[in-house]
Amino acid sequence: MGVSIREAARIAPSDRQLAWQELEFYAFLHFSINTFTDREWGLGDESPALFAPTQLDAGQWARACKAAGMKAMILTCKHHDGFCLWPSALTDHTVARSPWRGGKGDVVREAAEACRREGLKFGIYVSPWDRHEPTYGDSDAYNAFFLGQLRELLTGYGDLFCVWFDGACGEGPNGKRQVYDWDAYYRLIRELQPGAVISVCGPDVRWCGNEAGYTRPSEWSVVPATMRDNEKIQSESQQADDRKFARRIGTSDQDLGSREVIARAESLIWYPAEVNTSIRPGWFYHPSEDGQVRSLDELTDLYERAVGGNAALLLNVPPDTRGLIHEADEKRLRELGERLRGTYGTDLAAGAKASASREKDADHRAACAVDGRPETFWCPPEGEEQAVLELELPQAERFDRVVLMEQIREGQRIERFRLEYEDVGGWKRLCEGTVVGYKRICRFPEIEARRLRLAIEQSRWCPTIRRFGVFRSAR
Ligand code: FUL
Repeated sequence: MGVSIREAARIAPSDRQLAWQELEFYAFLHFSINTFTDREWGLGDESPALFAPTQLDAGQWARACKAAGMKAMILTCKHHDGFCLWPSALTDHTVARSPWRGGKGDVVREAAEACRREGLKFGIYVSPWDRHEPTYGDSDAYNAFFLGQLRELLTGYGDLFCVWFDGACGEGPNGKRQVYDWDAYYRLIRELQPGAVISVCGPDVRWCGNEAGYTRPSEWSVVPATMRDNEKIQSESQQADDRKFARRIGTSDQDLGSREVIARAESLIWYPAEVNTSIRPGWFYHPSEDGQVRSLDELTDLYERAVGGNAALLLNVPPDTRGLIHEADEKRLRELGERLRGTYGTDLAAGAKASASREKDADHRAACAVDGRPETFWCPPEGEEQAVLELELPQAERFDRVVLMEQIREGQRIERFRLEYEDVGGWKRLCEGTVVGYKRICRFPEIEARRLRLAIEQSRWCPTIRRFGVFRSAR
């Protein structure tokens, strides 16, 4: 029982997880019948005739997301009400029965093509819970239907970077009991879209455990393998045996991967976090929320905590009844992109002199942490779990952000670090933390300094640093 810390340090991401992590920040687009009925969860009996966007322009969605610095979009192709944004041949509860584009339209196609034009990746949200489909609850029949729908989406729209399954199922105590055949869903996705991550109710990307945008201070990517099943169990909660559930780690627990958790785990997996939240209170567009678009400061904070906290940020921006991202949200996305580019566009550590307590070899010099190349990294020799990396900037600079990145291809190793800067009186503490992982953004009140150093105080194995960047917030 229990896994050694050295074994934990050897667990590494798959290629698809690595490619996904580099995206950092991408959009969720909740758009469907609910947009027109002003609801969050549809009942499944809505008429497709209600779906009537007047100016749908997926190009505007993609441009707005790109302006914010996002790298991809995930569209709700089917939400819980079962209405399909593509003309599925397996049901008539689709856009083909709507007045939009004379019943000839396909929102999934327009969104996928807009993404390709703008250089964004495209992903799909498909709700397994379906309140319209008559076979739902007749497990085998519905699983066959759902696999058919998945096949349409996985084969008709080019490369997908993500298939996003949520865990919601609100059937209630007397509702239909559908047992989802997750393994068959996953097999089909692996066969038809091997590069796509399967998120949340899936093996590749873990839900952060809330929808408010909260990121844990220590968001570990290596967690007990039982984490992977939590979402599935929640979605079938009526069927879940309470005792079995209680033994598992809850998705909202604070500590998912510390040494204590690892010591108790039977086996571990690479299962990195995604923070998903909306730019407005609801997931779908509601005109009453036009005045409640999150502020620029709030969004910046959310971004820095999530992307800078070893998680990806999935920010929902719901198109309105015109089929456009509302002006208020569009403006905020533009402002956010400007602020992020203004802050993180200029690395004050470019050209800095880097030195380290020790270097493993000529390929892992301290200079690798400031060379701007994603594949190179600094690493002390094996057996050194504590190490120091020091920077001397070309000149004294004012700054309030430091970005640290581990080379996660090698696993997640750093457990505790301290950042210091040289002041007139000597070295002073700037901040400290636990997880670095893919990316840690350290935030502190602006200072002026030329020399700073990272003291890695505890690691699972000799630590790696792919990037040590220094930035000043744009205001
Ligand atoms: C949840 C759903 O019930 C919400 O409507 C929304 O789609 C959210 C992202 O996932 O499980």
